[in-house]
Amino acid sequence: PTVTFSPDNTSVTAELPTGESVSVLLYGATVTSWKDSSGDEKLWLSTAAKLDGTKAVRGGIPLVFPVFGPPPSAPHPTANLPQHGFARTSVWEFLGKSTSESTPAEGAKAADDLSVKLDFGLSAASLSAETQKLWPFKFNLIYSVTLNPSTLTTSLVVTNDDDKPFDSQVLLHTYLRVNDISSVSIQGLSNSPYLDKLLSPQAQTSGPSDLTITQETDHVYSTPNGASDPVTVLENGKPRFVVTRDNLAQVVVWNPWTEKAAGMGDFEPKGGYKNMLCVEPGAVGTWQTLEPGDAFEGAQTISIAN
Ligand code: TA6
Repeated sequence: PTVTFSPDNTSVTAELPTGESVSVLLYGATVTSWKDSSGDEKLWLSTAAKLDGTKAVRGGIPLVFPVFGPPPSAPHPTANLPQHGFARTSVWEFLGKSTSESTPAEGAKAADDLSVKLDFGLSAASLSAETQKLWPFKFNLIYSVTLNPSTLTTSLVVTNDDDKPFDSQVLLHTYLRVNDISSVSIQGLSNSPYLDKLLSPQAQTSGPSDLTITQETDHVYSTPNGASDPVTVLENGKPRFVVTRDNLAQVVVWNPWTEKAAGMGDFEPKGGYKNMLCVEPGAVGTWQTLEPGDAFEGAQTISIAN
């Protein structure tokens, strides 16, 4: 595997000898590209996405921490944070890489333990002074992005480095690329109740066997077996992605559809909603309380099915 920095040092790309690659912007530790061995892009990135650090990236895998969605009102400690928190709009530090590539035994198939892991860090000390004031807790985040021949794993570890507890939420806001949303169905959520964020009050309901996307969709599923059920995204009935989770009991399924896509300045092309589906593993059903010294870890693995 090779790991290279962009000329302006704002992003890092890892590539396997078999051709797969992943690129991560230090701004937000945002995965902006994940390609398979034939160079096919698996994530959706708006052509108007800001990649200069002036706004959260519209696409790829933005990181949501310490609050999902619009924060609760005061006196909740996250009340003064922007929607989805500050992790996706902070500059992270590249902590290093680790690679494994055992040479296949004589005549054996290519080593299937080919992999490269990139680590990124963000702590309270690396936040701007004003952001630290908005959420005055000492924390440490380690985000790991691991590329294997047919999978991408992203994992976030939150540690409380303070002398007092804090509550937080975590979500991996993944924009998967699809060929045509009208031929997409989603399996694995059928017996999960979900909050429909478009209904007021955000009604709790239960889903159909296979979810299809025919309008703006913003569902927060709480899977009954915690994080153990895989979510499969199919196109024309053929599995395309399988998303498995570790310790992330919610899955958000979001598609902005026409009007919301039209209303987002950084969402281009406007018809791009037909080529994307957000499947967002998270721990957002409630608040994780971390005591001093405690850590929370959540991860997703996206497997390319075909
Ligand atoms: O994950 C779904 C969601 O919470 C939607 O409600 C929508 O707000 C989306 O995130 C995008 O949010 P953003 O702040 O990135 O525009």
